[in-house]
Amino acid sequence: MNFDILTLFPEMFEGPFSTSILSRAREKNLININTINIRNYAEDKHNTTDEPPYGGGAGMVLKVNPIYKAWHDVNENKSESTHTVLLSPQGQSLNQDKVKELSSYKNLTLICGHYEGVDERVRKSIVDEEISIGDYVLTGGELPAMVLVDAVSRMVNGVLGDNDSSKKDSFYEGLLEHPHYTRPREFAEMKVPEVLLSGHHAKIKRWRLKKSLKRTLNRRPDLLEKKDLTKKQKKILKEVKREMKGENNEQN
Ligand code: 4F9
Repeated sequence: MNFDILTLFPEMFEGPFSTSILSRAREKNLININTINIRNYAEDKHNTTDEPPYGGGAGMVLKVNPIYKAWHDVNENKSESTHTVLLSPQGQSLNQDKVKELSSYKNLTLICGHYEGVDERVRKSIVDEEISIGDYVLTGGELPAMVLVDAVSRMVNGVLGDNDSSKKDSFYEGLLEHPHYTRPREFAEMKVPEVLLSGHHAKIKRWRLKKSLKRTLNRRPDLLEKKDLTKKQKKILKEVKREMKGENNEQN
């Protein structure tokens, strides 16, 4: 999978893309990440990439020409067309379904906005969709682009060591994860739940599902409302609710 990232600050990407899992995925050519400095496509001797907005007002606007030229330069010789994403607070929120969808493209081009925004004609000419990573404003689209590349890359086959570990994630199944434990068996008088030491795989699986359902119910009930639960999940969720009522009664 190929990522081409149009940015004014390519150096921001060096650390995150040269570390850990993404670094290994690049070495294995499972993913390819190319950062393109928009400034190299500026058209005047001052290398201008932004200007004040027509109509007045504060801030600067990214110019359309340098971005448009950079986009053509990286994509004109591609055998398969690219899907182009603008990272901006005006986009649809990124979630795991969208991440999975994006992982099916061979080529993704990401455009990182900056300052007050980008000229509207960037959207109209080359952007296929606009994506936000949350309802807050950042200094630019670079960190969101890194978030998107990280989330999408780990869905690419072979990037995670254990091939199906991305399929066991929080959100993949629409539920939050159950608690995890490793050595030691006891820490500050807190013991690892007995069932996890039992070696009884069916019981462990059921315990984990029950904890997942309980966490999701307590922390993200909105996720449960969206999800079609299986019969078994419904049964265990009922059990969780019954036990929680009991807990409240004890407290009252
Ligand atoms: C982009 C914020 C995507 C959240 C881009 C300033 C942004 C952003 N998600 N903020 N430029």
